[in-house]
Amino acid sequence: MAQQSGIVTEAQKAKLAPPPMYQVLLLNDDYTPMDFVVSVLQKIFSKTEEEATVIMLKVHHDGKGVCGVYTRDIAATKVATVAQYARSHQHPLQCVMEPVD
Ligand code: TYC
Repeated sequence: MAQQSGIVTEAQKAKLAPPPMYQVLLLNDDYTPMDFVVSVLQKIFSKTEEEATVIMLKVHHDGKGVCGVYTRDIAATKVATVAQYARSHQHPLQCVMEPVD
């Protein structure tokens, strides 16, 4: 077998390669209440209240902050879930994903 001989085939490399990962970020705005952002981080990103507060304050001060790192489909679902939840509460909160280098 190629693995035992030390030769790794292209097919094996494709199987072993980790999937590309994406950061999901929240962006600051002047209108979304701080406690709503904390609730988003708890409900959608499974953060504790303390973790969520640290991330929310980072976004508030720096303009953006990482909520988590996921495979592409999971990241896209998080972004869509945040958009739907924020809009359903009439908040302008923005959430984006970007590839991890
Ligand atoms: N800047 C907002 C305020 O002062 C709070 C906020 C934090 C909004 C993080 C969005 O992603 C955000 N109410």
